[in-house]
Amino acid sequence: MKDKSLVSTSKFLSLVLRHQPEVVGMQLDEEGWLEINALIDAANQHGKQLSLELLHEVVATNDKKRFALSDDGLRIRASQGHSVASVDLKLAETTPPATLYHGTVAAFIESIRSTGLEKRSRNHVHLSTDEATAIKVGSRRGKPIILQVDAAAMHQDGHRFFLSANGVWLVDAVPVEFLTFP
Ligand code: HQG
Repeated sequence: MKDKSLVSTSKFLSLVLRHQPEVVGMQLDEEGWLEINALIDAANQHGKQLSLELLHEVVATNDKKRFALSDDGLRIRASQGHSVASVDLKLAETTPPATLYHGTVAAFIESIRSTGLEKRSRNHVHLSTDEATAIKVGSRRGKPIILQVDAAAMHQDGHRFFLSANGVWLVDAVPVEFLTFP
């Protein structure tokens, strides 16, 4: 019962903090933050039960550490995964490991072969540091196919890499020449 409300609250927070803050009548600030007290009030006014305790429990126990609190503990944001175009997480550019991975499915391969990896509806292409994580990401859509990304060569070529607070590598795009298909 408790796990169910943690999962449903995590899904609610993902929706509001990544994609559609307007469902509770709110707007993310330019770095993606919302005031926690205002969010709790707005959620409750829109029929979603939320308390400070529940929000803190979701932040602390979330399997992917999807949400982060500001240093003063007054604000919350999603660490990655946004589609709200105005959000700039202001992450520092970082040198990536030599190889990164992207989990996808067969239906997308032909298109990826022609255009490389594109960010689609989100603000970035998401890459994983290890194959096991990429397998999990791809499995959300079916039988996973893992693409290897030559991050060292991309970085060398001037592409910018950012590491989210929860360990996901974010890039603008991956041109096809940096991809290895299985
Ligand atoms: C595909 C989850 C056709 C791409 C995960 C992917 C991740 C193309 C889909 C995070 C393409 C976009 C993000 C092209 C890319 N042609 N298809 N040129 N380029 N694609 O959900 O990486 O659980 O936006 O392969 O763990 O699947 O939500 O990206 O299948 O970190 O926290 O287009 O979401 O995190 O899908 O997943 P998504 P993703 P959470």
